[in-house]
Amino acid sequence: MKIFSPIIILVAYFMSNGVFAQKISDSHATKEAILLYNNLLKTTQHKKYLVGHQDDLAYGVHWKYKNGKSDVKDVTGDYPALYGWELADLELGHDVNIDSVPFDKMKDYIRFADKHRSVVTISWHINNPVTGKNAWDTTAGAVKAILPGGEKHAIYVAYLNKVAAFIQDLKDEKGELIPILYRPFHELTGNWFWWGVQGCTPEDLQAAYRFTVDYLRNERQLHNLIIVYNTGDRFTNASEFLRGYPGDDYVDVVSFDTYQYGEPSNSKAFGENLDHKLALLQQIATEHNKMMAVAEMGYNKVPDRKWFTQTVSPFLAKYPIAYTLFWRNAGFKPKDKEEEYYVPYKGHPAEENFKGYYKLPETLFANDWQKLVEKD
Ligand code: BMA
Repeated sequence: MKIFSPIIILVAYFMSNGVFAQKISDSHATKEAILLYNNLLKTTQHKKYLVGHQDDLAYGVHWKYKNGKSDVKDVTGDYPALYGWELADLELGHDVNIDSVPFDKMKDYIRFADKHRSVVTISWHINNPVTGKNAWDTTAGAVKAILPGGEKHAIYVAYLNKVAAFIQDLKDEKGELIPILYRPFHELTGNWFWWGVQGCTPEDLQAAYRFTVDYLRNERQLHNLIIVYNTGDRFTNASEFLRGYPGDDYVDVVSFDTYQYGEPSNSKAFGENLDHKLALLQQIATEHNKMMAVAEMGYNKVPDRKWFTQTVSPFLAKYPIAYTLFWRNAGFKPKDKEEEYYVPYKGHPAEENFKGYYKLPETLFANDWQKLVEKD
């Protein structure tokens, strides 16, 4: 038996010297982006993950724009470690986003988060550049049309310039760009957005993805972005998941979004699907040397009062995810005549359960995450 194969020695040497270590994909990434990337990586190695909430500081189920307020904080006593924000309608020059969040306030919330060493992620439900309707207008051909040479390319570039200017304005007190987890063309294996499976070929989507990241990095010099590749939760194998994958040089985190619907009796099946999809995601992440995350999740109105500790937490704890993000506590939506929220508010039947979730050793909210990064 050969014990010291030269190949094994070589591999061990390279590994110990970081040659195969996971690295941020942008070779010109800012110091701040590299630090965040490494801290996220370390978190996964400690088998912990950040807990995030969309629009957390802007509004909750029974309130809007109250300084310092947060449904997560009301229940747990602590802010989330990660904040999600949405850019839809910025590209149209509007002052408020699709969910009525003023972009100026959003910038302040992002600066607040960064000052407290919390993390920020951005999604963008881009308006359909062909029809001028919103992201859910699934008219085919829009992805092809935004590619260089396509008839809507100039419009798309103008959209990207608005987003780039917004990001460019997100600076910390030292004047450095705040690192952002950016999730282009999210849920791309679904059929509900114009960049979904019904609307484009995988090749066109990959080209649009690469164009977007290259443009922001190279033309707009935004080297503060950590790129999160993201799908829905119905993929059954790696090739379905990788439908729009632009290549390892463009991506830092692989992720999917997942929601439970219907009766609490569906919780078991939801948990099983989560487990199965996380196992597949882990294989893909390992193969591509990327981090993994659940970029959006939730069960609207949390009708299962043990959902966080019983349905979700056992599976999230089983895999090395960097973070999860619960979707927004919109409250009552007059347009849809229904309530939408994913984190229990004070007085909600699942409040105690969310407190229990908060106390788990692996869930990092703002204070735990701060302690973890400050050890560096
Ligand atoms: C959806 C819902 C919508 C919202 C959109 C973009 O999932 O929450 O109400 O407009 O996200 O944030």
